[in-house]
Amino acid sequence: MSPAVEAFIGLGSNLERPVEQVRAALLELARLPRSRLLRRSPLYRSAPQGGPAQPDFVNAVALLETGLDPLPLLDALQAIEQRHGRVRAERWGPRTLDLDLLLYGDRTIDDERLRVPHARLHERAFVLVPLHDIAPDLVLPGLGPVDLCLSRLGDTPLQAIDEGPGRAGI
Ligand code: ROI
Repeated sequence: MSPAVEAFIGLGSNLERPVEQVRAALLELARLPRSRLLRRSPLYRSAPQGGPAQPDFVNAVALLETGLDPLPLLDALQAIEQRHGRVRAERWGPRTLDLDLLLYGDRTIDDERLRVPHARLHERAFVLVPLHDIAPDLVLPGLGPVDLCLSRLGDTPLQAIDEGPGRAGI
């Protein structure tokens, strides 16, 4: 069994009650085998960044302590997406739930199924803002400190839509 690693997961939804989709997905992350949800960011609403015209997104980032290896973790994330009715139609198109494995400890992974750190992590306010909320001192492998990446983005028009974790930590 692999020792536990801290993995950051990006959550996003812009279809079928996105706030509920993201909240339910946080509960499902907390229940993954050999894993513990250590922290989660507030939920944020923002206009789509890139891609075709589509509804606004709700995003968050979660920190999971996990004994799952990267590919089994990816499988588990994709199984959650499937349960949320994710249909992989248009690239960058709207979705009920998107779960991205952003970081896996300090590892860099370049597999045909999985690239870690996530390829566009450092360009995306909807990822960097919530990531910075829960890990302000984080250094992104190959990319540098998260606060520096965030300051390079300039304008980050995200609207916080909740206060962060409640009593149950979710
Ligand atoms: N834009 C925002 N704001 N949030 C997302 O989760 C998101 N996901 C995407 C694209 C369409 C690139 N833009 C996004 O896949």
